[in-house]
Amino acid sequence: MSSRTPVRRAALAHPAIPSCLRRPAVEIEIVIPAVNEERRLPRTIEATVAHLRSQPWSSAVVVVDNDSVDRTTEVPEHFDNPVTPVHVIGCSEHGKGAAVRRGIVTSAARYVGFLDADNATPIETLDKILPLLRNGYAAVIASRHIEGSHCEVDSALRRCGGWTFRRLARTVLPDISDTQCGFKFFDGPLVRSVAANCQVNGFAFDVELLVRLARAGGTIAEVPVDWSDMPGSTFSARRDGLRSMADVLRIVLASVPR
Ligand SMILES: Nc1nc2c(ncn2[C@@H]2O[C@H](COP(=O)(O)OP(=O)(O)OP(=O)(O)O)[C@@H](O)[C@H]2O)c(=O)[nH]1
Ligand SMILES: [Mg+2]
Repeated sequence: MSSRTPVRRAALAHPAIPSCLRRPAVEIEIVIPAVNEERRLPRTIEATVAHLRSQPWSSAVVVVDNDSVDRTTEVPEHFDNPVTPVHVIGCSEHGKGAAVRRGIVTSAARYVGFLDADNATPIETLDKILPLLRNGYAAVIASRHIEGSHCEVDSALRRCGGWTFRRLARTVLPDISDTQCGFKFFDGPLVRSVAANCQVNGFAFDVELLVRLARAGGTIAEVPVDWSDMPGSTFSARRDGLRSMADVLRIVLASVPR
């Protein structure tokens, strides 16, 4: 287990990453993709930093912004501190997937993961995840569809779309119940090598990332989550739902042997 003091500079781990994106290596780094999240982000960063600061290992948070037109990029500076730095970087490609990927590939952390700005998954879920990563899992992901989880979704369209999406995702990830919960953590070196080749920029990126990790020999564990449906979602069931369905269909078709 490492101490709180960052031990290596990211420059050593990622010589190809521009210096403005490099961050010191820590034990665990949390990526928060964010677009126009000035309302939801403060509470999420506050809870995240408070939890991380109480842990014995080194950590950091990085917000990956995509041209927000509100004060999203100013939020991190209010929570930045020497124990758990809160960085902000941009991403030239749009989409949650592109932003998470940017955060992952520029990280030098031993373990790296992401959570949503909506704070839908309690940060305490990390306490169940980290021991599994230390035990050798390549990915440990929160799931709303396994025993022990709690999740309520009001919209019939979201429930129906979610069910269809899960059926499709199961054809390529048969053992995973929930590919879409926005709280996933990974072995840093492995996910960086895999994420560099990912192409899905939208909300279905998780499926591609998990498929590539599994193909690289990584094992994936799911942990139950107490998930809350938060107001202010950036996900539009019609716009993003259709795009996500098309993306997952492409992933499924690409994995059919020819
Ligand atoms: N940087 C960036 N972040 C994005 C983009 N689209 C969505 N996000 C972020 O991705 C996270 C997930 O979005 P949510 O609005 O929680 O949507 P969701 O989790 O898919 O759907 P819910 O089930 O309603 O929570 C949030 O932190 C968003 O700000 C984007 O294009 N760029
Ligand atoms: Mg969310």
